[in-house]
Amino acid sequence: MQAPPERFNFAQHLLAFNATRASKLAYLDDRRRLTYGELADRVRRLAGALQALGIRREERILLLMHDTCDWPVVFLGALYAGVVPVAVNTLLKDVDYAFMLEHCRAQAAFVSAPLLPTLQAAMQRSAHELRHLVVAGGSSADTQDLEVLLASSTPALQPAATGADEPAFWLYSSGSTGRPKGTVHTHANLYWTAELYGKPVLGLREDDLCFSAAKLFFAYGLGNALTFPLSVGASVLLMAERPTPEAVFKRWIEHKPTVFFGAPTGYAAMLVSPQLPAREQVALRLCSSAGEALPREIGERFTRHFGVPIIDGIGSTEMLHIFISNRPHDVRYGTSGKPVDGYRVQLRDEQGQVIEGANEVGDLYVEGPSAALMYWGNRAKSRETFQGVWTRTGDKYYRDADGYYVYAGRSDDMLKVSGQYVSPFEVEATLLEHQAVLEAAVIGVTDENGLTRPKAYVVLKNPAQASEALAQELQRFVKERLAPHKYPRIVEFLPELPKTATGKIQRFRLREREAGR
Ligand code: 3UK
Repeated sequence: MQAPPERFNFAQHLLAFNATRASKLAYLDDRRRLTYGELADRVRRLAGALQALGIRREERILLLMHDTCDWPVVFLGALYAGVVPVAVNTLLKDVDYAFMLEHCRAQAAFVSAPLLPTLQAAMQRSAHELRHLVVAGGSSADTQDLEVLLASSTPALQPAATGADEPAFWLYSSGSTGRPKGTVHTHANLYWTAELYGKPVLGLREDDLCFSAAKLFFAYGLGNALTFPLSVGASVLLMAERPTPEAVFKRWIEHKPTVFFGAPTGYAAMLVSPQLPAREQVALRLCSSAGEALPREIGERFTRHFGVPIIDGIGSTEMLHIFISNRPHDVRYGTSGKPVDGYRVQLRDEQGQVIEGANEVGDLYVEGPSAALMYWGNRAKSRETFQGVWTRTGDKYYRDADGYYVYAGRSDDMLKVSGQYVSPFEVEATLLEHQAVLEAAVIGVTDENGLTRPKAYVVLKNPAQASEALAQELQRFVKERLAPHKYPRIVEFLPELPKTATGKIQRFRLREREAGR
């Protein structure tokens, strides 16, 4: 595999590769379509507009946008100009964005109109001043309209002469304690995910129409709906709304995507939906799953119904995309498959010794060219995770006798719910803000599909208050304060929590209690 040259701009790389496809469809969203020619023009206009706004190379912009044709324009336009987009989750709360604004010190924010009020609330809470606020799909007195900005811009003719290893963009990743970590990725990292995974493992082709339920602000979605398809000249279907089974089915039937990317929770929900389309109604040739382990049963049922494999692979925000994976012609459900060529993995025991044998659980470490540079402004966490050439994943795995890697849980307290991180401590702290709650402990429990759900054990100040209505109120209380995927799906009231002699909550006892059910 050829390494990118020292001077390398990933946006320019994509525009050059697709220069011969000017009239081919690049993106299709709920309202519009963009050909490769239009995409290139708008990327250069966006880059020109950033320069005109006085935003310079290496400065950051916040990208808080729904999945529409504007998202890749802003992302790639920034890269083209050497400006660093910080692409963030659209489901967060104003407090989260307030932290991010101060942490990344964005010069400008690009925001979808429906998200503007939340961002403005965040701006009120934050000491950091944005110089420009650009709105996609509407504008007001103190904001600029993205369409107007693009129409009036002088396109940048030359890309910024960025280095392959220079910061290109950030993604935030959440940890069990403390603030989200600004994961800094390079131009070359994007290139490597396509060269090592999108092309050789998934085998994406120019005639594919890719559709990702995982949004572009996730590393998974970014690869699925931008890096990979644009690296082979394919087309992409985008959807702004929540990826419910019904919303996904509608697109499968109307637009006939050939490759679909989802998370296990989504596949499980589709399989029980009364609206599940028949095999003949869709044109899928390949499906991908990541974010959490795909239970064997879900994969088998899906393949039985559609005759299409789901390729389960493990990736992370830190590695940008998938590094251990099943293959279209080598699927072993219930496993994450085998290491992707170009990556090396190790399982280490508690003493840090490399485990050579099969069936022994260890900590998973990975080495590969798409690893992030660091967590911005966080030396301690960077050192814990990025250890020389090795990246610590925080996962436990074992290798079976045939060389397939099997997920065996996280090594920290983090839960993966619907493919997204949930910190039990954050949920507990939020429950404690409710006036009825004395103590709370949150653990992950396994549902009937083999998927993880957060469950809260709650001790009330007044135990007599315990009721189904209060349980629902606590769920609503968490939903109002945290991103929606974090609320406890089950609330159980207990007279007291199991504790050590020194008063620490014994989560393992709660887990044992669940296992004994
Ligand atoms: C877990 C999996 C078992 C695992 C991601 C594909 O999920 C992604 O990134 P995140 O930073 O989370 C990383 C953590 O999620 N995980 C992901 N995939 C699997 N566990 N089987 C899987 N197939 O704990 C990992 O450490 O949110 C996924 C591509 C890019 C990504 N960023």
